[in-house]
Amino acid sequence: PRSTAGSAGMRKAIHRRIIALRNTVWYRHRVAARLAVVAVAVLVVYVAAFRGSPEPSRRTRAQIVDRVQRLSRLNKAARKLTNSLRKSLAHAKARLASPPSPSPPDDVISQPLSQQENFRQGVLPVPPLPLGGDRWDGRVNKVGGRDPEKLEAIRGAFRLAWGGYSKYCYGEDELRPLSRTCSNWVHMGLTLIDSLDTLWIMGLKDEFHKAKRWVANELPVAPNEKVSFFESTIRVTGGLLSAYELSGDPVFLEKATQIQANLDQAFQDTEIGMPVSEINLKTGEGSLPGWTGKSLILSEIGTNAVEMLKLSQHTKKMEFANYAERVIDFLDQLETPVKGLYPSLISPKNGRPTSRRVSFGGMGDSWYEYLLKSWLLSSRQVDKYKRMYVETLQAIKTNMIKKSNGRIYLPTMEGTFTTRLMEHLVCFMPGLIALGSAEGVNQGRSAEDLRLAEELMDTCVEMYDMSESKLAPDSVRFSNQGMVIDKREFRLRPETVESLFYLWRITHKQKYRDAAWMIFQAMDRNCRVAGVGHANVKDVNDPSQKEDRMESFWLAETLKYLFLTFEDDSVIPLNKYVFNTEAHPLEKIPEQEMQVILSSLHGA
Ligand code: DMJ
Repeated sequence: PRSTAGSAGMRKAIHRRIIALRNTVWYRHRVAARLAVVAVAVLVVYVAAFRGSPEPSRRTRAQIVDRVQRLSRLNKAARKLTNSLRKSLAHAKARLASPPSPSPPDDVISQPLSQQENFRQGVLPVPPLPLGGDRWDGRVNKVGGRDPEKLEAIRGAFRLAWGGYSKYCYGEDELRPLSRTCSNWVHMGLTLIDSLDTLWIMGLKDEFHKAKRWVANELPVAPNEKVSFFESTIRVTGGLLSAYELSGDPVFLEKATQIQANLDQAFQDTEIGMPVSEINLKTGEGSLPGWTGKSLILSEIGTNAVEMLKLSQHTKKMEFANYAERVIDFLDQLETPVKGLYPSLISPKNGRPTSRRVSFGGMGDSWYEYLLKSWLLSSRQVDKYKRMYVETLQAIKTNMIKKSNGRIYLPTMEGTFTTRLMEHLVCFMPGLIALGSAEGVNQGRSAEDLRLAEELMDTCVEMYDMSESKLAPDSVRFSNQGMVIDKREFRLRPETVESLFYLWRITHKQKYRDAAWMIFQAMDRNCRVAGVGHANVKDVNDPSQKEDRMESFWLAETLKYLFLTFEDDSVIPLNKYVFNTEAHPLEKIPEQEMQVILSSLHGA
């Protein structure tokens, strides 16, 4: 029989053993080490209790009592240890699943903004809403008016790019401005279709009518090629629908309907009924991208409600709206760690998230955008869209907005941890939040939302101001030194000028027009390829290095939003139109027509 001193010695030995184990393997194999420690602890308890036990017949009463007491003490200690290890294990698992962000620099708020600067409790002074209240009727203060000089300069840049495209690549997808060659990836005259409504808005009617003839006679509606379901929907269907509404010519609607019907074959190819990434418009063969591990991408499956609702309104064919509703319902019922924030990647087989990344940039952005825009397009008829948008807005405020050197930003999240990266793509958010605030989507909180939008807008403008060329890098990182360049290239993207357009229309603060003008000049100065168009810049601090690419959104979005910023508010007024994610303006659906769609969807 062992003495009490022996038992204490043994407990110490167990303790020493555990510490030693922790120190040797802890940081290399955290999860395995914790499991091993639990197993060893349990084993030791039982060995201690039974090893070398004398025959019961030879035990004295005192020895038996002592043994039972020791056993119960050891059991208790083991239980305590197991519990604490179980907790650590759960914690370690969570950390392994989402890599920790680097330790926060001193000046960066690592708590959610709502805990630091509580918008809800009105700790911060909020500016009065210039438009007078929660329900915006689209009327605005007429303090701006049009600025003919700036409009002419922007139209000049558009004419240059359209001229180069027309001369070298008419009817093909994109112009490569440095080599003056063409590239095709959607195989449907992408730049031409994407530019139709800009031609109309800028008053280039001859060019518009020539392009219309190409659409009527030459646009292929079922090319034997794999094309992106998402890009074709937002650029081709969206562009054709907008051209239809602006000009009233039915040929655009006819082509949009045929193309989207072919694209919608993408819904047949996954077990869960969500659209695949790429679809051959002739054969209907679909595929998923290898780089996502064959997962579905949130923004790719979730950005079609605006175009689909429009098609159903105009054609009375409800299958379009049905597809959109299917996607929204699927994502609405998805279980996510934070309500309103959705995973970027989803399994096409079982519909479960395959990534814990949450982003308002690549892979996420336009899904969130369409929640608000579908609600507006439906003339506020679908509460679900509004509810989901407000959930997202609340989740951003509580979980995602960070502050660095006095500037707020909206980084990517990995699991429950936020990174310090923000993409240029995210810069559509100030405009979206401002639009929602002007429309009173978040009842009683319009003023705090507008303030959030304006602060984030400042950050996006600063992304341009920080570089030598005054062009924004494709992404930035927030560090001790403040904002620093992450991805150096400028890709003619629209998001910041898109937001400036909304902020200008909603607040009429001159600083938004000034920023838009500064950015336009930087774009035209640094990206211009004489006599041909504009090209991406490889390094915003050395704009002489260019990339041989001019994406269609340069003409569809960037130059259109810049132009409208200096136009009168009555040109594409925001009370009448909703812009799809490729800047194609589409009229809000009148209440009665929306009711027809809804009753068909819900079988009423
Ligand atoms: C555009 O094609 C669309 O705005 C899309 O939603 C994401 N961004 C690109 C341009 O940057």
